[in-house]
Amino acid sequence: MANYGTSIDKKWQNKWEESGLHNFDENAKGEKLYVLEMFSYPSGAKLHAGHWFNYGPTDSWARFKKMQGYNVFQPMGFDAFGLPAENYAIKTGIHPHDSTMQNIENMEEQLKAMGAMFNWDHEVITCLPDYYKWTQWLFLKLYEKGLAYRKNAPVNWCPSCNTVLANEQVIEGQCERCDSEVEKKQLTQWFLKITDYAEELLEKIDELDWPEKTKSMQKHWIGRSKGAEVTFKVENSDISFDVFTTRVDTLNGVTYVVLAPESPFVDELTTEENKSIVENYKLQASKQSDIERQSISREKTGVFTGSYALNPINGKRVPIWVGDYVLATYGTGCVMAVPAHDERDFEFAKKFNLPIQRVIESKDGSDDTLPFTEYGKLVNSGEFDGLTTEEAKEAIVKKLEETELGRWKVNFRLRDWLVSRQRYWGAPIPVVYCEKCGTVAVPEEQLPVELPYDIEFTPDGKSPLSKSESFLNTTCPKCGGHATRESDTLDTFVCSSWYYLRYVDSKNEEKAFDVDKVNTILPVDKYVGGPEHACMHLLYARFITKALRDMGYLNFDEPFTSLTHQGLILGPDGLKMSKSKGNTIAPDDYIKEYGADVFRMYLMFGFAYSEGGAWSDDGIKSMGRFIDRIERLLEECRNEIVNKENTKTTMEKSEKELNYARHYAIQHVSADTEKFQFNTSIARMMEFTNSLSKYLNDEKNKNVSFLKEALVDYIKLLAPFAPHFTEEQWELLGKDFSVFNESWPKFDPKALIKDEVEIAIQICGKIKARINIPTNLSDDEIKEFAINQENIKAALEGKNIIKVIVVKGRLVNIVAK
Ligand code: ANZ
Ligand code: ZN
Repeated sequence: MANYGTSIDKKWQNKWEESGLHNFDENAKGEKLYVLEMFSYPSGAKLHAGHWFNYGPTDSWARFKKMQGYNVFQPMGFDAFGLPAENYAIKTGIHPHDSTMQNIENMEEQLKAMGAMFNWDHEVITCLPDYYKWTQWLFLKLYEKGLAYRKNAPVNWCPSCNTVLANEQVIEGQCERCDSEVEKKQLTQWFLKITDYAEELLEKIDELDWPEKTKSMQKHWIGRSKGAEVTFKVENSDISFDVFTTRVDTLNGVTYVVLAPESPFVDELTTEENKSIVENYKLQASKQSDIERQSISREKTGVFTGSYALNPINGKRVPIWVGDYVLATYGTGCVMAVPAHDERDFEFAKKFNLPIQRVIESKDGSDDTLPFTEYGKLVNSGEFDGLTTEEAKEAIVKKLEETELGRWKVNFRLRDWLVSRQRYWGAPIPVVYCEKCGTVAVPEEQLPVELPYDIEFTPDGKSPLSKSESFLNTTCPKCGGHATRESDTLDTFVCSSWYYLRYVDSKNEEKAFDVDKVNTILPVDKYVGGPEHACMHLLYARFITKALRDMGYLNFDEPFTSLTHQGLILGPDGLKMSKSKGNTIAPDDYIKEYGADVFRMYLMFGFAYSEGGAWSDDGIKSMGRFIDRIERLLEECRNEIVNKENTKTTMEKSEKELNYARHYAIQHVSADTEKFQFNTSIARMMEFTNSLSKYLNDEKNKNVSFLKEALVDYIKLLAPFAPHFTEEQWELLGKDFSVFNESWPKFDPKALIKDEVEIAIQICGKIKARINIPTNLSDDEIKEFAINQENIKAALEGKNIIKVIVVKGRLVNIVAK
């Protein structure tokens, strides 16, 4: 009977809990190390192999760091508000609160079965009032600072989830959750002003130890673009509008301008006879997603407003069109069209027979194809002819500045974060609307604005809370008159934008967190989770950290210093696991059969951590056999050392070999584990295992005290990967609880110097022999050694040695005739 599995798991989990081994004491010795795994979503399903892959190996890393002397803080909690729980409730009729709390209970049990050293006493559950009270507080702080505001805007609407979505939740025109085609709706919603931080969010990325791909995705999402804003006056009118352009050098080539259909200028500038056709076009455009509208391949559409604008650089009169390839939400929502030098303008001009005027020539004048989108030299541009693109941008902006019709401008793709949701299962937005006072923030002492339990939450496009009279009707905190509560709830990404702060001080009833505590324990030193959060959670959390810093609550700039993404564990068929495909792996069954350690070790050994791959039953079986083998081996080792007298104290060849394997393992397991390379770490442990086994079987006269030392290091090195099993082995060895209070072994560089090295012996460049020689020989001694080898001697018979070349540690070449 193998000495691991669920009974051993339980024994040590209980012992860890009773002894408080994993409790975090901020004053304990050792440098603090905040290790954080993205908390999970307690949706209908239980923990799956993907959760285990996120949490198991990361816990091994945390244990490794603890043994290295760090004071590790590794909390866990639940991202408990959100759509899946609500959708599940709609399907089953079970209230989201009840199903969520039940799921949390199940998941906690599963997480405990993993044997991770989570600081459960710091747990946070975002759907409970003691947490969301402070999410509401955060919202109020942002509101106070002008970082939360309400506006009417075209927003993304998911017709299936029945709610608006943030831009970040729209993936290629589809809802991030349910893949439905996202529509546009004009609504009054709450936004957080993340754009105030666009510049810093971009700049600071380079300083982060994050995967390059994630950094570049975030950079692209923020999308800094340097250009100019140019003002066009409307002919025979007081109206003027700005366009944003990155190619102000092409200003003389503007042959028309285009407004986004949603631009407020459209109605103002459309003449009587064009009204109906423009109205019609606006309606058509509202049904298209931004992605479709921007697609290069799609045929351009548009209508003429009937009005003309004046080009500020040369006074030329150009028609004003409406076209849906211009987005309302970027730049100014108006563009100057230069068909000779822009792909989309070119197609538009061709289709509607608008003039095309070349103003940029390739630098050597040889390329006359249009559109010509590269940089070059100006032509047909009056006083600017002959300037390069770079020079012309400077000169033209300078000239426009004189008349205040143009200026440099930096634009960002990033939009403000829309946080209102027309759904039930979220934190109520702590605001009331008073007939007399308007929008009034709920005072902090009245928080939390509790989410009522009895609610009709079947979605119909209206906020469920708006159907609860008792929730809606309240008194105005300012004037005491009648007021109506905001009935939208907050995007769950608001809840998760600050949870890493609350963990530190999760029981605090007076404050969201204690400033000193948070500033001591944060930033998070290692954050581990899925790459899908690159432009959502990871961006929002950075923004919130910076906003709270500027309010004086935090003294650091970035929440997550170092980030690692785990890969995806696929089904045995190599496809993404899903219930409908029937290829899911239920960890619980495997844990029952093999115990947590085998499961964790398999995940670490079977996959490169950031890559993942297909699950294999054979893989976990063979990991089971490996642990079996270690168990037998360690028992044999104990038999050799317990109550055995030490008759041999010297280090002979076999001891040196094992010692080499031991220090080699220490060196590489340390270096590889540090980098989350668990698979190679475990491979090094397998080599160490083989060496240990070899010594045990082959060496009849053992150096007992040395073997004992090697064994101690062996168990310590294995401990982070197989925590329950090694605790048991540690105890069997007669050692004190716990192996995790031991310090991580250090390697001895001297043990890694081999006394012998293999060299090749060549005669005239041809290899004749390979031999082992002592490493400490001089060149002359090596020559002697080589020439006197039996077969070399024979080969050299009758020849004259002309010279002997020695390449230390590698070869000896004898030149002879
Ligand atoms: C004139 C021009 C001439 C342009 C030329 C490009 C090439 P990035 O780099 O992404 O910032 N643009 C501006 N606002 C837009 C909007 N709301 N919807 C669609 N397109 C818009 O792109 C900036 C360029 O995208 C701008 O420079 C503008 O076209 C277009 F030879 O202005 B350009
Ligand atoms: Zn009032």
